[in-house]
This record gives sequence, structure tokens and C-alpha cells, in this order.
Amino acid sequence: MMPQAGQIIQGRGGLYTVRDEQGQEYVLRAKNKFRRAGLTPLVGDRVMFSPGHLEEHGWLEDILPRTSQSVRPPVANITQMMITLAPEPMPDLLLADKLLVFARMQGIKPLLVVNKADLDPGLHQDLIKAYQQAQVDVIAASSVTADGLEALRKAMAGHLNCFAGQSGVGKSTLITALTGVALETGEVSLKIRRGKQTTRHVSLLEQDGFQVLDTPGFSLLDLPEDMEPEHLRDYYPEFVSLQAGCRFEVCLHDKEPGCAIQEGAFNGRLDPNRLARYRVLLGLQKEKWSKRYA
Ligand SMILES: Nc1nc2c(ncn2[C@@H]2O[C@H](COP(=O)(O)OP(=O)(O)OP(=O)(O)O)[C@@H](O)[C@H]2O)c(=O)[nH]1
Ligand SMILES: [Mg+2]
Ligand SMILES: [Zn+2]
Repeated sequence: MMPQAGQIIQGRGGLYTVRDEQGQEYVLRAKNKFRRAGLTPLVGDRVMFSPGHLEEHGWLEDILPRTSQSVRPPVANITQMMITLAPEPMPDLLLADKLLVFARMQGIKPLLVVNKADLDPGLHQDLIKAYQQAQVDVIAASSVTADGLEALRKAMAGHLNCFAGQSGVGKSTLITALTGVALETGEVSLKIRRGKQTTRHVSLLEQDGFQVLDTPGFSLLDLPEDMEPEHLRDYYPEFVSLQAGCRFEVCLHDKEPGCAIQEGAFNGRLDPNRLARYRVLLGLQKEKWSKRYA
């Protein structure tokens, strides 16, 4: 029989659940050739498969080329990343910036979601100001008041979306509010006490018009070690129009004399805190780059 086309929506214990275009689900095993090739099937992968008979599991035959991929969490073909922040836990903007770079490197469209807007509506305005020049759309949302849910659904249409961000910002609660599918959620204080994330597996949900992944992780995201430090600046759109004015052509905007980006941060043309965080990421990337053969 000819293999059929489908998409992996869940993977657990070496078994993969694949959904075909008619919405029919199949449980499959991966052929050994994938392991031999060092290729791990990921949730989000578009695949060719042979369904099993009766109680027997079928087989994953082929994985189609990916448009994007992430190792932690293991997901493929994301087209939009909702970088989620909230008044509680305290926003980690270094993580948000890292996620922004990661998304832009892979051609994934980033979006900032300021969740739990019911707790502090001011955070939304602050982040709009901080990220305006970074060319990211910012949407405020709350599962408690249902604010922003329509705007989010509209933004998510036609995309394979994932929600990324610190544990406890309300990603699962928001996905439940958006889709009506009940997901595991947990108290922030409990998460901190146990040091554990509530969501432990990746799952792909489908609604009329959009797909969304609930994922653990992304909070430990590492930028790839094979990215030269001088390329980090390419993922900061607010640098582009100004950096032509730097004295050095390949200015890293770190401590170089005559740096137009440094000047821009002084005179309010870009957010000085975002530049400070860029320099932290630059330092980390330099260190990684110098150890890449170790
Ligand atoms: N006030 C308020 N609390 C919320 C909102 N959304 C979620 N919460 C609470 O925040 C806590 C964490 O929510 P989760 O959905 O489990 O967070 P998560 O981001 O999925 O966390 P991990 O799965 O651990 O990464 C829960 O106690 C939720 O009830 C909101 O819009 N407003
Ligand atoms: Mg969760
Ligand atoms: Zn510069």
C-alpha cells in the first residue's frame, strides 16, 4: 500500500501519534533507519506513514523537510512563537530576547504576549515601549477576563503556533482558554517550591484555522554554538538603520569607540535595557564560540 501523509501530534515512549488530513489518528513506530541517520521524529513533523492493522502499530516511513526545529523542547515546523510574559513570575526579559533571536534565526514569526493582564495592566504599556523599535507586536491577554483572546486567535490563524516562556506565566491556561481543551496547569508557588514545570510533554492541538503546541521547556533555551558572535546583531531590527553610523564596519556594539548604537541608547532612539541585554547575550555567545571545538 502507498504510504499516507500526516503530521506528528504527540510522541511518547518511542510511539508517535500521527493525524492525517481527515483528522484520523494513528499510533506508529519509527523505522530504525531514522536512528541510524541520527534523526529523531518531532512533534510538528510532516511525515509519510503506513497504518497498522488491527492492534498492530503502523510505521513512520519518511520525515519531510522541516522549516524550523528546536531540540529543547523537541518540536518541528513552528511558524509563530508567542513569547509569553506576565507580572508574575517576574518577567525575564533576557529569556524573551533570547527567544526573539532564536525565532528570527529560524524564520519563525515572534509575537509578545503579556499575559495575566488582570493583575497589572501597566506591564503591557511598558513592554510596548520597550519592544516597539524591535518590531515585535505585543498583545495583552488574560484568561481571567478573556481580554485579548480574540486578538490572539486572529493572530494565530494559519500558523503552527507555540507558546514559549517561563514556567508559570500561564501558557497552558491560555491555550485552554483559546481552544477549550483542558490542559494540566499549576500554581506558581508550587512550581517554584518543587522547581518543576507542570507541562511535561509536547502536544499539538488543532482548532478551526490554527494549530497550537503546548510545550515544556524553552526556558532553558540555548542559542546555537555555531553562530558567530558578530551575527547576533543581525537579529536586532532596531540596530539596522543606526549601525551604518558606527565607526567600525563590523562593530559589535559592545565597547567600541564611535558606536552609533551606544549613542542611540543615550539619546533615546533605542531602549538602553535591550542594548544591555544584547551585550549579555553577546558575552555568552563569545564564550560559546571560543569553546566550540572543546
Ligand atoms: N491572575 C491570573 N492568573 C493566571 C492567568 N493565567 C494563568 N494564571 C495562573 O497562573 C498559574 C500558572 O499557569 P500555567 O498555565 O500552569 O502556566 P504555564 O506557563 O503553562 O507553566 P508550565 O507548564 O510550568 O511552563 C496558575 O495558577 C494559573 O491559574 C491569568 O490570566 N490571570
Ligand atoms: Mg504549562
Ligand atoms: Zn556599534
